[in-house]
Amino acid sequence: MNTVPRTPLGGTPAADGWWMPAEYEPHEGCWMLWPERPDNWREQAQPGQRAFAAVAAAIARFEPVRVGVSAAHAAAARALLPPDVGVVTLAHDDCWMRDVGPTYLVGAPGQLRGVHWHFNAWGGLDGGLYHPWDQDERVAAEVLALEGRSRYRAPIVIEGGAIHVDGEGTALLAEECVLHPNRNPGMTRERMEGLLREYLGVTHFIWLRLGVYNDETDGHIDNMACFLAPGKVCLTWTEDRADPQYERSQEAGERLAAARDARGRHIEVVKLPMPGPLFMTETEAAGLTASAACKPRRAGERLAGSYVNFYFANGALVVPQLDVRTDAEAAAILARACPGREVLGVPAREILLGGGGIHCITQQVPDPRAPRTRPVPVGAG
Ligand code: KQY
Repeated sequence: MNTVPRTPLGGTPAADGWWMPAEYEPHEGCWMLWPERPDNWREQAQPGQRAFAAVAAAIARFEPVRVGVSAAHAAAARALLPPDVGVVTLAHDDCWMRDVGPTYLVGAPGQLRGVHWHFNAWGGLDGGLYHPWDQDERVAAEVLALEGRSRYRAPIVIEGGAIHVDGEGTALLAEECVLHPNRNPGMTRERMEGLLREYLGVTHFIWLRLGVYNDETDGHIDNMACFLAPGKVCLTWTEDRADPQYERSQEAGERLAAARDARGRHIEVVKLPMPGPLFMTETEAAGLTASAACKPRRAGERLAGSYVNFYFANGALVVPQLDVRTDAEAAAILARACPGREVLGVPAREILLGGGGIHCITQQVPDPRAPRTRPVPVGAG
């Protein structure tokens, strides 16, 4: 289905009293997209499609899932996906619903709105990953139109994977990505913070400097660190001083130790072991169809694998399985850190070969009926 997107609202979410809730708050459901392009997904995307279907099936145990699929792939996707997962015809260039889907907002009981960011495939013609990206640019508007929800059009290039919030006024971001000149040339931190205050309804920022080593998104926060609860952040970690990730994680840990959140809390840091290091194999690279439209992937390239790239479902965490040496430890740490939630591991190497993780391919739809309090700056009452 490709509907005509409704005209965006005129104001901004913050001015209208809307904000982005945390991912660990209750969900109405989850959106995904279907991997199809053979220049990014090996063997005509078939192993990737099986991996996405397994993620959809895992999440569907906890909340409704809908998958956007091109018209050409709709029948095959329907056959691979479990019957309780919805399939919706939706044109897209690749399948990263976290980045091209709407960022949902709450603000009035029983209602949701969405932010539609500008998207340039993680850097446009200066470091981006594929072109064209015009169908991806429209996905958020199409999803919101399909759901009949109002849309704000934000005047910046940013992706959902570059943003984490605690739902209480704090945003967690990485400078190397959010302030990258290939997204918004000339953008200052102050101006970016001003725009994110307006479009996310946040009041306070915690900035890490860098994301995961060799992350092709220029360091999305959703691969590096995320809130597990207000005042609690998990961070990808290695004790190997020789690994290029070591300094990145150390510095991030120092910044988190020095940070306060919007309510003035110290941040408890939960360290998650890094899988690997992991690399693309000859066989994996050979399964890709070369194309001028997509940045090539080569055998031997370091993969930016991370257990932080998991999805919060209602009552559960759906966590990538990437390395038998570390999968169980990562799952156990997350289970201890998130009591009351089931931790479900899903094989995610095929998703990583396409450049991301389980968080990158999902987008939660908050439950607008859940009780919530609007974040206000400390001291503002
Ligand atoms: O980190 C994410 N949210 C998305 C990763 C996209 C990678 C594109 N190949």
